[in-house]
Amino acid sequence: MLYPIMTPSRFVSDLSGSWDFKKFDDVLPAEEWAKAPLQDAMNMPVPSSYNDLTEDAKLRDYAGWVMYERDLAVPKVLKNERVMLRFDAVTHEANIYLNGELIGSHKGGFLPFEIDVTDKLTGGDDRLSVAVSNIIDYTTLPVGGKADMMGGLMGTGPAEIDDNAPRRNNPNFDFFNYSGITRPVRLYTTPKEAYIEDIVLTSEVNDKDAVINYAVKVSGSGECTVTVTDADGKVVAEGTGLNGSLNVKDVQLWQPGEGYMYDVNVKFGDDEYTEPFGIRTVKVDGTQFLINGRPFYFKGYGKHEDTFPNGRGINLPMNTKDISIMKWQGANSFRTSHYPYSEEMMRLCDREGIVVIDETTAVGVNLEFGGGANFQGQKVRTFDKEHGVQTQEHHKDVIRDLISRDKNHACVVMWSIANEPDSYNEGAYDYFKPLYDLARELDPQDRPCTLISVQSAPPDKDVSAELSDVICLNRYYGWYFGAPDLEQSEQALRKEMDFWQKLGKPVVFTEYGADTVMGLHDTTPVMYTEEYQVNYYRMNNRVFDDYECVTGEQVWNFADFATSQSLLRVQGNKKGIFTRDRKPKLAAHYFKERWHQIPDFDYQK
Ligand code: BDP
Repeated sequence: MLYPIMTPSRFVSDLSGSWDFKKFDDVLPAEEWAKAPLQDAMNMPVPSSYNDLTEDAKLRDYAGWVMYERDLAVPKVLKNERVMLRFDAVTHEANIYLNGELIGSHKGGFLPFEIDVTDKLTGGDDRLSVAVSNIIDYTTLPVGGKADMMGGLMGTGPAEIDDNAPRRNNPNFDFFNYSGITRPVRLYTTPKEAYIEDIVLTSEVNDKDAVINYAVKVSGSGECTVTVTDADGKVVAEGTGLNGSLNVKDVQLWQPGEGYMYDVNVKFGDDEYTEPFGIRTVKVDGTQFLINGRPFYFKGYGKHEDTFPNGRGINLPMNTKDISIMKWQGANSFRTSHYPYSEEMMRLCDREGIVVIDETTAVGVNLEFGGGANFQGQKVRTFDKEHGVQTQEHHKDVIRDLISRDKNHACVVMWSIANEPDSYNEGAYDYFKPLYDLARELDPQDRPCTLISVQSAPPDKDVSAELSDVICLNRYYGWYFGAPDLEQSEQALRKEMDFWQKLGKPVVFTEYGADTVMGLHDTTPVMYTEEYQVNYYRMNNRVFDDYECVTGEQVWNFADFATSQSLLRVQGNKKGIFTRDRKPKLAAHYFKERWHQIPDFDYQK
């Protein structure tokens, strides 16, 4: 799917702004609400999450459907164009109405969808209504539990479920269930009869030169020409036809830290589109992760799209700030934990040379958290056909949509199929094998695939050992496991690493961290102090440096972030290396020193 841009043949109109907004509170079904303009609506900025924008806790914690509405008039000059209505992300499910008529729907809160409205717009004021549900359950990704995940973690056992209580969401994951129209809504046009639908790009590098292979998907017929220009705007290759291979002499490769981008301009009939494209190779070889043929070492973070008061609403200035902080610190990468990030962030990472592990929305596919889920007193297995999660088909859709959106990005070097799923119990292999197969079949660039393994997965039972190209570990030795005894924790971590070292695949630590409240200090390290966080990281990093198979460290988390309330969360998750407003804790300086000493390539331990 192409990102909407203006070109000589395409016009883009951003529908951001103040929309009308109302909670349903289950009073009427969406179709009824859409029939007439909203009454007594409040103003709601789009894009943003609605949760933190008022002082009403009922809106913050709301579980159910809401309605957004605005009028829409398209100028006469666009009369002869094909007009598309594009939503970049609506969390988690959307029904779209135009003048009360249902024109489209979409499930999945972090990926774009679009509707052809060419023949639906009247030319006058049209009423656009967007019904949005944030309900999470065993059929959605992320997964909603039947009871409180953290309640279970604290050892109090899952809360009683009262069928008559007002609906509430129980995230089976550890981030706030921010909701709403969180990314831009746009109208864009293309010529009506013949237009470009998609562009698929791959590359091969042969010493100093490269080949760009392209495939243009179109509707209608016409001539197709493709022109590649370098960053100075100089034409370096040209071709004709819908498919082809173009030679680029003296190629300048896309590198970590140096996001060199070519522009691939496609003209088809009267339509025109330009896709930025970085040329680089990615390959796994033994325990090495090769970028452009050289062993790369991941230094960076798991992140969140989480700021105040936007929630998960797009925050372009913060994206720029975050990348700047990463470079200040000597980091070179992050994972889009636990959902695909905005297209603007992906384009920024391309330009800035930030390496990205691109994750699906599959978090919480694990009914073992907090002692496990129960059904009438019976323990429920995650993949139990009747009572377990019912997400596999939707999971496939998410993989399709993610790869369709992000396939051309140079910054994306690996797909993460899921975060901390139940990858070790009965049914795990049958659930995950088809998902890996699908991702491998769909990715034109054949990137490595992985899943992010949870610490409770016994290494010898974890299907990721067989299915993943790279072993990605979330490990909390010295926090959830073994704290505050860092010596014992170190021994336990070394014992586990001896197992993975033998497997012969690269290992990346995709999470390790300790909650730390900014400003808490002590002369001898005590949990939650800034000193403990530094000691925790020193211990873990000492172990990583002793194992040749460890090809990366991504700390949890870049910044403090909002979560559901629970006894383990002090106004959110405090594992940030930075506070939520991006002020450094002691550990930020520790990593700055460490990472500036670790090169991006050929890290000799
Ligand atoms: C891991 C999860 C992550 C949590 C983290 C934590 O992948 O989403 O925020 O633990 O507990 O299990 O801080």
